[in-house]
Parts: sequence; C-alpha cells; structure tokens
Amino acid sequence: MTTFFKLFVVFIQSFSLPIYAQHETCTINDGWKFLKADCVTAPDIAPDNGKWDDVHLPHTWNTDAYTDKDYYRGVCWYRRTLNLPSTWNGKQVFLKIDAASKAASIFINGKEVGEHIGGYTACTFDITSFCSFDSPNSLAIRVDNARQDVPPISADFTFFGGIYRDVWLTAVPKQHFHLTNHGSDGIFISTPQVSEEKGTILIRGEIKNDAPQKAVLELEHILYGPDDTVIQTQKQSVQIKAGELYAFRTETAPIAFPLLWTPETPYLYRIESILRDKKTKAILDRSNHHTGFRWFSFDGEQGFSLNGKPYKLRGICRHQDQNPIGVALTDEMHRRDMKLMKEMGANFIRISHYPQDDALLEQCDKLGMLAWEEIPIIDIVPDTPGYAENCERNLREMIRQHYNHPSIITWGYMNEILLVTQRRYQKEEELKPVLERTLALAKRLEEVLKEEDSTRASTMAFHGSNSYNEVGLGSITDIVGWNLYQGWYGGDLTGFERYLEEQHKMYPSHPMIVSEYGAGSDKRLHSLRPQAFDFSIEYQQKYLEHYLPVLEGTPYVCGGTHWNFIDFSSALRDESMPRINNKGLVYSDRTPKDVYYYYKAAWRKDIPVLHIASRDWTRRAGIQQGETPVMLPIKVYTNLPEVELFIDGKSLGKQKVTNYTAIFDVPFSHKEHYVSAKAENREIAGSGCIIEDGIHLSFTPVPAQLDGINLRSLELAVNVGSNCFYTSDESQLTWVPDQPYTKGSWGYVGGESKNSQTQVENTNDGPLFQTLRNGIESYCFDVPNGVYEIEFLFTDVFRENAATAYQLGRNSDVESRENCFSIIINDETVEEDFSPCRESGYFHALRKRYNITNFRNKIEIRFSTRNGKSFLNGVKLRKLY
Ligand code: L9D
Ligand code: CA
Repeated sequence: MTTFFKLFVVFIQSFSLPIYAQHETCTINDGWKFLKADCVTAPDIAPDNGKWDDVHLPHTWNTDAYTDKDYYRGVCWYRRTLNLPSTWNGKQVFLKIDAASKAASIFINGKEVGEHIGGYTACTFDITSFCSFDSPNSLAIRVDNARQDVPPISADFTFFGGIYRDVWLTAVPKQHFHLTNHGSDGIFISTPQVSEEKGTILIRGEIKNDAPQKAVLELEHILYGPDDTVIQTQKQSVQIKAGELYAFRTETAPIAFPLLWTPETPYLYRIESILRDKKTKAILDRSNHHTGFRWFSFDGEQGFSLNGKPYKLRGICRHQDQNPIGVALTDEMHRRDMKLMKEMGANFIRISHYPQDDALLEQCDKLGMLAWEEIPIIDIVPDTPGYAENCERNLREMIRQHYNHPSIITWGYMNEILLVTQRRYQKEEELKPVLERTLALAKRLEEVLKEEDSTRASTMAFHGSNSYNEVGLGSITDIVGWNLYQGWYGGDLTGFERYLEEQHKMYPSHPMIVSEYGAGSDKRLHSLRPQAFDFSIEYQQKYLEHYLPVLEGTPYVCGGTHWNFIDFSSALRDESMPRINNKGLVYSDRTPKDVYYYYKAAWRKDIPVLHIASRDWTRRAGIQQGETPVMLPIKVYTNLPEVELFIDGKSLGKQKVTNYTAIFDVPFSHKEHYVSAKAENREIAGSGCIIEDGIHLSFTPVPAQLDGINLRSLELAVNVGSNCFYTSDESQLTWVPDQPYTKGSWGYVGGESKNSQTQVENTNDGPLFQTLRNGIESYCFDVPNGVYEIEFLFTDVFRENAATAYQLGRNSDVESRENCFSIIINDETVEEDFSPCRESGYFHALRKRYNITNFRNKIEIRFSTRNGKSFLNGVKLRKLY
C-alpha cells in the first residue's frame, strides 16, 4: 500500500465514514519532492532524486532569510504522487492549498489545472477531470515568491516562499456544497438580528450538481446551542439541473435571549448543514460552522463598544514566523501563540499584515479574541499591471474564507501606504499619479469590502503623518488606524498622546485605533539609563509603560495593537539583531520578555500576576565606589497593590504599586544573589494568599577606583560609546557602559557617542561594535604600575549603506569618510597611521591586543588623528603582573 492510501484508510477508519457517502477530506502534507529552481519539465518528468529534496509541508525555502538580506526570491517546484482510492471514482475531487507564497500553478499528469495568485489566502481546484483513479497521478506545483504584481511588494517583513500551510484532498458526491468559491467552503453565516433579547442566524450558500442529470435533494440545517443541544432544524427541498449551482438562503426563527459571544464568554452556536438525496435519504455532503451572537460599534468619541457596552480593545499585532523554520508553522504552533496572547489578557488581535492560518482564526472564536484581518498592501501602490486586480481578488478571498468567524470585527487593506510613496516621489508632479492610483485602489477595495461584507468595519493603518487625511485616505474607511512610534524612531514619548489629541481635535468623528506602537529590545543589552533606540530591554519597558496607560486612559481611542507579538523575520533589517525586528513581547521562540508580564499585570484582573524584571539579566555588573555594596534598581510587575522585596531572604520593605510597577533599590555584592518578591493577594483569590516570584542573579562589581587588589581578577570590559551593559552570548562576559574619565578612576576623554545600526561582520557580538565614541581624544585608566593587557575593539561604520530603509522618520546621519589615526599608550606609539577599515574592511569587527608596562600609575591611551576622525568601539583591560 502506498503511504497515501494507508493514511487514507486510517482516516476513513478513525472517522468510520461510510465509504460511498458524503464528504471525505484529508491532508496531503507528506511525501513531497522539492526543487529550489525553475524546471520546465517538472510537470511531466518524474523528479531526479539527486536534485530534488524530500520535504513535507508546511515548508518554506526561505530559512536563508535569517542570514541573507538577499534571500531567494524566484520559482521553485513541489511534486508528489497521488494515488486516489478507486472508491473516489465517480466522485468529485478537489485540491485545496491553504497557502503557497506568492503564486502557485498546479499541474496534474502534465496538464495545468490552474493558477492561484496571492501568498496568504487559500485556493481550491476541482481536479476530477485531470485524475486517474486506477493509476498513480503526478501532482506538480510551481511556486513563485518573486512576483511584483502580487502584494506585498515592499514591507518590513520577509516574503517567505513555499507551500507553508496544509494541502488537502477532498472527495464528495456529485451533489455537494460549492467548494470553488474563492477558497471558501461555500457557506456563509451571519446574524442579521442580534440583541440581548433575540437573535437570528442567516445561512447562505450554494449547492453544485456535477452530475449529468438533474438532482432532487433535501437541505437541512440543524442549529445547536453552546451546550450542543439542538435548538432548531430547518429543511427544504432542492432541485438542481445538471451542472448547475443552486443558491440557498435561510434565516432561523428568532432565538430568545441568546448567549452573547465576547472574549470573556466566547459562546459559540453551531450550524450543521446536511445535504441528502431526497429519495434515498443518503447523506451527500455535510458541513459544520460556528457562529456567535455579538454586535459592536466604533465611535469617534466613545471608542469601541461590544454588545452595547464600552469595551477597550487590548490588542497585539502578530506575524506568523519563527526562527529557524520561517513561516512553516504547524497548526499547534499557531494555537500556542493564541494561548499565549490570551494568557496575557489580550482581547484583540491585528492579524498583520496578511491573512493567516485557519487554525489561528478558529482559536480566536473559541478562546475569545476579537480580530482585525487584512491584506498586505504596504508602503506604496505600484503601477504594475494586474496589481490592483490581484489585491481585489485577495480581499474577496480573505473575506469569504474567514467570513464565518464571529471574532472578526474589521477587515483592513492598506498599511502605511504613503511611507515609501512619499519617500520615493518628492516632486509634486511625480507624486500626483501615485496618489491618484492609491486613492483609486482604496476606493475600489472599500466598495468590494462592503459588497462582500456589510457587517464588519473597514480599516487602514497609517504612519504618524497627517498627510493621509490631507490626500483623502483618512475618510475612506470606517476606522483609522495609527502606527505611532514617538520616542522610538524619533520625537519623545509624550509625542504619542499629543498626536492622538491633535488627531482627535481635527477629526473628532473618526474612530481611531492605535494599530501599532513598539520598541525593539535585545536581551544582551541592559541599561540603567535606557534611551530610545538603544535596544535595551529596559527601554522597551519604559516605552510601553508610557504608552499603555495612555491607551487605557483615552476613551476616544478604541484601543491599541502592540507591534509585534513576536520578534519576527525582516531580512532587510539591520539592527541589534540583523534580519530580525525585535519589537516582540515574546522572543522568536515565544519565551516571554518582561513586558509581556507588564501587559499581563495590566490586563488580567482574574489571576494574580507577579514578575521580577529584568528576567534575562542574570549576570549583572555595576560600578562600585570603595567597598560599599552597589545599589541597583529592581523592578517588579504586578497587578497587586503592594509588594515586598527580599535579597537573600532579607526584606527591603514594601512598596505601593503604581502603573503595575514597583521599583526597589537593592544592594548588590560580589556573589550570587537570590532576589524574591512577595505580595499578598486579597483582591483576587481570597485573603491571606501569598504570591511569590524569585530569580538568581550573579553580580560582579566594577571598581570605580582601580587598585592592585581589585584588579587582580578583574576583566574590565567597557562598551565604549554606549549607555548599555552588553553580555556576550559566547563568552558570558559583561561589558559595562562607558563613562567620562575622572581623576582616580577610568573613562573616555572627548568625542561623542554614536549608535550606528548596521550589521557588523566577523563577530556575533554586533551590538558591542555598533556603538562607539566618535572623535575620541583619549581613554584613561588610573591604575597602579604593572604589566597590563589592553584590547581595543573597532568597527569603521562611516560609510553609507542601506541600513536605514525601515527606520521610520529616523534621519540617517551617515558620514562617509576615511578614518586614519595613531594610537599612543603612555607616549609609546603602538599604531602609526592606523585605519581599522583598511585592516578589516568597513562594518567588520576588529580586535587588537597589546601588552604594556605601566610605570606612571596611569595608563593613558591617546588617539591622534591623521584623516577623518579617531574612534573606539570597546576597550578591555586586564592586569597581568
Ligand atoms: C510599521 C513599522 C514597523 C513595521 C511594520 C509597519 C516597525 N515600521 O514592522 O510593518 O507597519 O517595526 O518599524 O508601522
Ligand atoms: Ca561599543
């Protein structure tokens, strides 16, 4: 038996379906061959095993996007044998691909079945006439992720290619529910009447008769309540001519006091639709759907309301990838993400920037998560022929495929569409036609959206510029989404609320969502003085601690969706983690960051939350004056009113909690510490219940005054040009933030600090090399005489590159220049006319180590410029003798 047939038999047995009756469906994710190249003979000739790889679905060919900016975009092939059971002979057979990015052409036994354009929506083909039921069939699929006529064409994420969701085979009797309606299952459910007192359900759909003679059928809908008891049944007779489609439309009788669907109470009703042969009563097809009773509104003054009550949308945006597997996620992984978001207390998801897996939508309904789903028209509308048609088709597909999910409240179709538009076309006359086609496409899609679904709101997401209103985009959709990054890409944190106020004043009737806001973070970087764009874990905390209270406290803002739930793949990005956009609330592997618990503390009212931040910072260091312990702040996130903190079991007292945060000053000494927090939970789970959290931390003091004794075992490593501690994943060494030199201590003299966000080659410690002191005059250590090892870190970043592409509104301050300087240590020239870029190349890490004998009770390193400017990215000092 072939694998397929075995699987098929298992499938049949496990569901004990009568062989000849009704709808049979199963995945065909296994046994595929894959070729990472185009191949004209692929539909006709069996794959050459030397060249084709064995793969199974979900699959992407773009795991290279984690290392290469220029990841593979082009044509690839998938091929598989299909052995169809002979019992399917006489049935209608369909192939469904849940997603193939960006476009797929399907061939069976060498003949082209059809093409699907769009990488994020499903497609279904009737393959009956192409198939043999008594000999093996070849199925070949050509997938292309380079197409410029298919959205997205420009965006801050990787356009992973491949068949990265499930592929299904379905066999049905000749009379069946219509399966080739834009990848949907042909049945559409809505709730035309819905209130606390009563609700009705409208069931629409089509039946297809693929037989050469007319059919007399019976269509039955059975409505089940949330407890699975039958509430109503409806039957009707149907007559369909050969080859025709029959459209049905049935509204149920009113259901009194329906249990309303909300994220807190996700009550689902079920509609089972059964198609029978009128005479024999044999079941031909059967289809199940969930629906929920809920109504909602968006208002410019009142914000969002659900079932008649004001309701704050507490949301996150979600990309669909995971390092190192790209977008080839299993359904379980999608469900895991939904659980994590729900666990955090979110009630809303922006499924960004494209339609996602059915597994995710199913969970939105079942776990209770309102949803915004959108198609990926991003940055600019190109004039490529066919682009607008493809957008329209993808929009219709998304809506029809996910129409039945009660969780969905809004559909979107454009994101920051003026961003690249304005950057690329600055002259009035060049910009005009682009704006015209952008507006025309928006209007066209708005019409299509409402024609497809008048029950949901429409939306677009803008970046923080009023030009969207000025050009007329602001008044097209029902809701306006703002992607705001004040205090990240530019401006300061309070610019956020000012922007919202201004918009509200100018357009008081526009319902508004903050569709994005977020800050990058890297667990190797920590700071006691966090700054915008330093990628420290602490700046992300600070940024979100500012944004969230504004969102919660501004009634006219419907809510917000944090950007992004995960650290996601964006091959073009060069930041602290090249190829990754690290604004996640969880890491790529879904381990929560501290801020996840901040949201959880703010949003969960039903369980106690207590979390000591910064969890990742387990090897701490700090500058020590003399022998006194080093005082460092420790932050606790909690939804309880008061917290007590302990170090090694000793209480540091209690603190009142504000903004779900309490900060303690904690004395650290040179050892392993155990820091714990306790809070009494009277509010949530009855009185007297104590909640605890604890973390182990090691602490290494860095002496402010260096003497012979404390130097003996010290590796003084300084992250020059940075306000951040940097801990290397490889050596575990912590590099401390830089400081200006003061007599008796150590530090830099002259220059200014610079944070260049570019990829640094030759090292895995990129962030350490990205920051530097530009124009540095000298570096001094007031240390006793002896023999020392000194190491310098350099990376010349003074050349233009493409790194700034997605740094919204951040000015690129790149100077291109030649840098050449001499290095003199205590009057001895160790480098004459030294040029780091000549030695290792621009953007390459370079480390240089010297042994020197100190006779002066001071090490002074002077930089004397020959060309350009002197600079230093890091310095390390060890006393040898
Ligand atoms: C946006 C921001 C995001 C980007 C999003 C985009 C970011 N530029 O990833 O795709 O919509 O992290 O910078 O607003
Ligand atoms: Ca540095």
